[in-house]
Amino acid sequence: MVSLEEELELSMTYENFEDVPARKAASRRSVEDFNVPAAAPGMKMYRLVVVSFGLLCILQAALNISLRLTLFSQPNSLTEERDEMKRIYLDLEAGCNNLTEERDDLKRTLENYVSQQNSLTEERDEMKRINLDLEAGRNLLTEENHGLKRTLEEYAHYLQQGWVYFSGSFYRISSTMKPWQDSRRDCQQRGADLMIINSQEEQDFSRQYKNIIWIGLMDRDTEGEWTWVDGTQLTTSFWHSGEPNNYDKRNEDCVNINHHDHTNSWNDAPCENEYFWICEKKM
Ligand code: 2F8
Ligand code: CA
Repeated sequence: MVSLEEELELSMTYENFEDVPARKAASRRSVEDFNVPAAAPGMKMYRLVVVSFGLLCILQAALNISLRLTLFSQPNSLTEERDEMKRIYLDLEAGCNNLTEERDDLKRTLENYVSQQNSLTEERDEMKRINLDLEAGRNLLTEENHGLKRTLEEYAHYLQQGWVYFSGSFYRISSTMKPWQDSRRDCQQRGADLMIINSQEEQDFSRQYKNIIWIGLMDRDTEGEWTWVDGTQLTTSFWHSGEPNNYDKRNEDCVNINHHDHTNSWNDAPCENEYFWICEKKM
């Protein structure tokens, strides 16, 4: 800042370098124009100094005010701004923390949902497997049920036709007499065949019928090779004593139950002879 003394000195110096005659003439013109009596040169200088000094004071004051406003008001504003920024920052930080907690809660909730969904998926798959097993079991039971129904209907049919059930087979004694081959044909027409005896129990069962009856055993194909009607070879036999004998050199190729009072009741006889016969239907 330029001080008053320096200003005066500058003015004086300026005065020294100015075109003094021209200024003087101008001064004279000014005074003459306004019709003001010309002042003494010392007085002019004094006025100039006073005016300059006043202007400088005003300038100084304005400058001081500006500086004060600038220097002292700005820090307050900055502090307020800083405080405001701090508050905003704290609010944002608190908001961020809340959002983080909410995010973590949502993560946990999502994980729970995923875990529950996995459990439910496993349960559903297990239920599907159980359902398939149950369905397969139901199908088996349905098939079994149908089979049993058919069997029951068959049993009812044979019982109504006068057949007797024993140990897994139905048996029927004829009411007429025929040769062995015709007897067999009759059984086959009834869905059965001549009786095959495989056990002592079946042998005992066969002896309850007191007539001579054909059974399904013969050696027509090869003499001495006794074969059942189902093609199996004879293993367990119940020949009566002395049988088989092709009695009196006859061709006795078919077998009947003749000696009912004996455990061993079988006899070989000519196939063309007519006897009663017994059919067997294996169930
Ligand atoms: O004595 C056994 C003998 O008895 C009868 O003949 C007399 C039998 N014949 C018929 O049944 C046709 C034989 O087969 C039997 O061996
Ligand atoms: Ca015989």
